[in-house]
Amino acid sequence: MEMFDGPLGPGGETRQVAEGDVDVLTTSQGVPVADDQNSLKQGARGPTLLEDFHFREKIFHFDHERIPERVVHARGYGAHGYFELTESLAEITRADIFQRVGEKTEAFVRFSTVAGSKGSADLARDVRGFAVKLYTKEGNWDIVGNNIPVFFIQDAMKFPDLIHAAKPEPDRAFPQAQTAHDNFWDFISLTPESMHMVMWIMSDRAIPRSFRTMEGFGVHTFRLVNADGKSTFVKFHWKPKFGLQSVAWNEAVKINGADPDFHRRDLWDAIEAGDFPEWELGLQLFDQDFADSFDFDVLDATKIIPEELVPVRVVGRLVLDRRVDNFFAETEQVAFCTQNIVPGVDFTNDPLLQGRNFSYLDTQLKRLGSPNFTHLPINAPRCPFAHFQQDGHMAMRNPVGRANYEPNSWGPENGGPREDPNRGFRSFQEAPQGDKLRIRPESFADHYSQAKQFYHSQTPIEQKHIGDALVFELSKVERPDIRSRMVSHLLNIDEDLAKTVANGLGLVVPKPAIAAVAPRSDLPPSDALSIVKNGPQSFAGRKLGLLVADGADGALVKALIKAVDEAGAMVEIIAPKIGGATLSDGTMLGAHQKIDGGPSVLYDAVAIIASESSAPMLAMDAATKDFLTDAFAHCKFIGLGPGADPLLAKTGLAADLDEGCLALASAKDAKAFVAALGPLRFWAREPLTDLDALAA
Ligand code: HDE
Repeated sequence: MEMFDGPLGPGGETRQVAEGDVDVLTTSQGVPVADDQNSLKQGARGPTLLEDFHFREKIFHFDHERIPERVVHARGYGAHGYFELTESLAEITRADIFQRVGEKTEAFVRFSTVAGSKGSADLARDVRGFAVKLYTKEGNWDIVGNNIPVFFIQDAMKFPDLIHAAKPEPDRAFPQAQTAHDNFWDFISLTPESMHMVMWIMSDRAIPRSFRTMEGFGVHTFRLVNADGKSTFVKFHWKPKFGLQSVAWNEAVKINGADPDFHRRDLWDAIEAGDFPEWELGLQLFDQDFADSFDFDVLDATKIIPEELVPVRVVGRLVLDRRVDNFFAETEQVAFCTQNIVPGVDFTNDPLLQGRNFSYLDTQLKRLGSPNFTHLPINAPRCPFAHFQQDGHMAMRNPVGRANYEPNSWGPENGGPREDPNRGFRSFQEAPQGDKLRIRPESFADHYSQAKQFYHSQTPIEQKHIGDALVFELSKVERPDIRSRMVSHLLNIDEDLAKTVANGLGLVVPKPAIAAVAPRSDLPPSDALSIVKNGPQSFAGRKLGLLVADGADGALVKALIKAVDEAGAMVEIIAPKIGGATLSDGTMLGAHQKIDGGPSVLYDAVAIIASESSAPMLAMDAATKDFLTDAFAHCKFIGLGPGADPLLAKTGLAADLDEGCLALASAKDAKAFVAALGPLRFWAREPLTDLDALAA
């Protein structure tokens, strides 16, 4: 590429301007630009001229770059991929996507938090959105779900109240992306129907390790309808190939500071590394008889159907194999709508779903500014489409010809598309229900039984985390009466939990809340509800943080890197200098992070390999001490190589070492160490290191 002298730069120096096979900068009208550094002035130090059309256009466009962020789920990240059918459902639904085994359908998925604004941190304690757009041959089908299978409220009428209460308080505009404040718990404690959801959001489900390690749920009961018009009820589940995994709360708080983009970076990195995130699509299918005999109303979105009762049938897989090229064009402009369904799928009367079907179009119009948002490439169907909708702002795909209405008499050639009663979408024929009423059905009245069932399905460490989370959140609530009211609900869920929380808050245990329907204790625990019971038992897809310093045993470091790679996992090297460390064999190992830029909270497990000469230097370094003590506090597996002793002594951990702290004496220990990382956390450590556990 040849360079030549161009116009003067900001300091009066001569700038180098590219010539040859690069694109010439133009205005948006395509006019080549000679100088993009300086506005047009009257005299070198004079005022800028109105006639400077290039400056005017550039600044005008910049001033209009922002669109309104989503009112909820503003913070999100998306990727492209495909859905592949592994089992035909031809007998159950006529949906084209479920007919041919092995066929792939293009997909786009956007994950999100709910409460925080667009720039908030990824590790907020929050529900995660899990929205899937499937570009099927018979139109776009959106499954706009969450990573939790139930919701706070039963009727869409309450949604604005819920979201107002969860978002920053209106006078002070804080706290951001947090439910730990009075308004949220005030609303929740006055809304008993939310108690099942409260158990889920206080569990570690609300602080996932990665989008790749969380489940997705359609939440509502939908219908699948076959060619004969027969309907089968369905609940949608996405099951992550990498198993379920979450982080610890203290870790989440620190990740938010160390890497507020932790989840989006993880998704990006995994796809770039060819380690494609994957989920199975599972269906819970059931008929009207089951719905009639089930203990709860299948139209109530605050209830699950336990997998033990209706097993999840795996019918396909979702793979995310392509990152976006442009965040705004794809992730920001993607417009999910629950009412985007295809022939063979249908809604039920779930009052939350009915309200959502009305809401999503509004939000897209507000955000994207035109009813033509379906013309945007990310939203346009991939199958042929033809209709008589026309004009409006930014119409980009415009019909040709004379007919823009139907019926018309312009004939098959010029008359445009026609309806097709056979191929077209037909709603399931459901008999009307009765009088017009503003009422909540009695079948929605049991608010505690499934909350109890969820809590009793957790392992003891998960139950402890629920208690800890409640104490943390309620300790940020200023009004004691709100704290107390919450504990009165917990008494209907589990007495020990209620007492632990009351104790943690220094509260007198109140009387139980009055329950509309007495909570049941006979619902059997469900293993599917626990994260720990559904962990991966393998380090695949995870990340080891390997802290090395000069003189570290080269054979050991290399054996460890190899063993992690063979396990399908990643290693990030952390060193005192970003340039890397010189190993004992003289090789220079480049670092990904300097120690204070790579705290251990960013890794699933850590190892520290120093040398006799570098050990004392590491042992005096505060960031290195934090690296070790945090990993210990977060119950991580820790590999301790040569040179770790001074650090253990300085941090006071030498006497506390447990089976989660593994010696890495030489290269031959590397494989066994990586194999031991499978359970991901050494939870047995937590009760010995946590005041809350002792207090309980
Ligand atoms: Fe949403 N929700 N929602 N929601 N929701 C939106 O639509 C709404 C609900 C969910 O990545 C909005 O495009 C109402 C349940 C996800 O772009 C809005 C009600 C579930 C996303 C809206 C609910 C969800 C949204 C805001 C009560 C889980 C993000 C921006 C009836 C099953 C999609 C937008 C994305 C987004 C309305 C409740 C999931 C305002 C009225 C229940 C994953 O239309």
